[in-house]
Amino acid sequence: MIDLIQIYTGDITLLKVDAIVNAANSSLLGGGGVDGAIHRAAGRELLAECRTLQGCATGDAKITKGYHLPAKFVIHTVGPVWHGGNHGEEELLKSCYRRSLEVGEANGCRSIAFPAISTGIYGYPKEKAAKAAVEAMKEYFAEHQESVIEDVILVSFDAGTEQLYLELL
Ligand code: AR6
Repeated sequence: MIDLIQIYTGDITLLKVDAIVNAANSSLLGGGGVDGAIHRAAGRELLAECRTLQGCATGDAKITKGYHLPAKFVIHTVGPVWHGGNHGEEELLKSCYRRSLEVGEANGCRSIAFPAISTGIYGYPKEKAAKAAVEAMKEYFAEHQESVIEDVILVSFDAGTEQLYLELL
């Protein structure tokens, strides 16, 4: 059962948790931003495993091992690209959080850290994204009272995002 949602500001690749979430693209074959940082820190074995997964749909999530990361697993999810807000972006973003929690839970993860999915290269406004993230978490844990997940960490990479999470939690 979840104790509380924590906030951490810094590099997600340093966290020793059961799983870190990657803000990937649908190829799952790497990219810039947090995706690039995770692949660099995990090593080439991560890309080799990702090649076997045959991509991932927007809003869905797939899991791999963490290889050279301190985290045991990487949960790769694909956030929506922001197109103004009338293209299902919010539902897709919330789905990323929900599916990542489901996949983590199915693999026995007790601690999971999330970057601010879609708020970098994909252009999702940071405030709207933070609200959707927190809402998705609260909905998930309201529906999964017996969850094995004990710790969720929302990772901010800038002071602005940290402040948004602090206000929402
Ligand atoms: N630790 C924690 N957060 C980070 C880190 C890090 N090391 N690096 C960046 N962030 P982005 P997206 C934050 O662009 O918007 C890739 O090319 C960053 O400040 O990584 O979902 C993929 O392959 C921002 O708040 O992901 C896709 O093509 C957040 O992580 C595309 O980018 C997400 O920014 C996905 O774009």
